[in-house]
Amino acid sequence: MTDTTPADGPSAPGRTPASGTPANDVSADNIPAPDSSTTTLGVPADGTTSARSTGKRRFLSTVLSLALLAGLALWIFWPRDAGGPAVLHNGTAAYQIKLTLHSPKRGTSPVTVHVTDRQGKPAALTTVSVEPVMPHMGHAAAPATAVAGAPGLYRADNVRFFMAGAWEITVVLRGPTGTDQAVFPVLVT
Ligand SMILES: [Cu+2]
Repeated sequence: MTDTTPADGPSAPGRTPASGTPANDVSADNIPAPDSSTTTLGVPADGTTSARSTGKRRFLSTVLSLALLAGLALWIFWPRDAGGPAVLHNGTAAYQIKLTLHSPKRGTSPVTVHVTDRQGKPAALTTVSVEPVMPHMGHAAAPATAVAGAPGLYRADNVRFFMAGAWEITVVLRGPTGTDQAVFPVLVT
């Protein structure tokens, strides 16, 4: 059987496509600078409006985008759960500590401190106290002594976070090996 299919060669071009660059070459210098008084997103104009402003604008918007992303990440990953308790982990040379702030809202909240030694066994401590401060504002709330419950579990019922914002809870552990402390940052809403 003979193959009658004609060779499927490329169709001969009737004409070559028009060559040459179109006359719409837009260089950065030809872009008119937008009115900086209306389009800046809260970024103060630095006064210089020159041909370099396009690059500067791009740089500023990149910085803005990164700042927004960082803010978003902080908002997402900050240790708090809307409505639920905030659970944080920290440790010292001798102990592992899990702190639960049951209601991370302005007002009073129970704080539970679960302490184990480095092998994971419940720690027997003499006293455990919970000391909330707002380091950026230079004030503190009244420290509370946590009462021992189940082995390794200490609970302070009414720790008072009298304003919303960034708090740091210092947990002070006094036991047979001396005094240890660890700091837990919490966001109170
Ligand atoms: Cu404050």
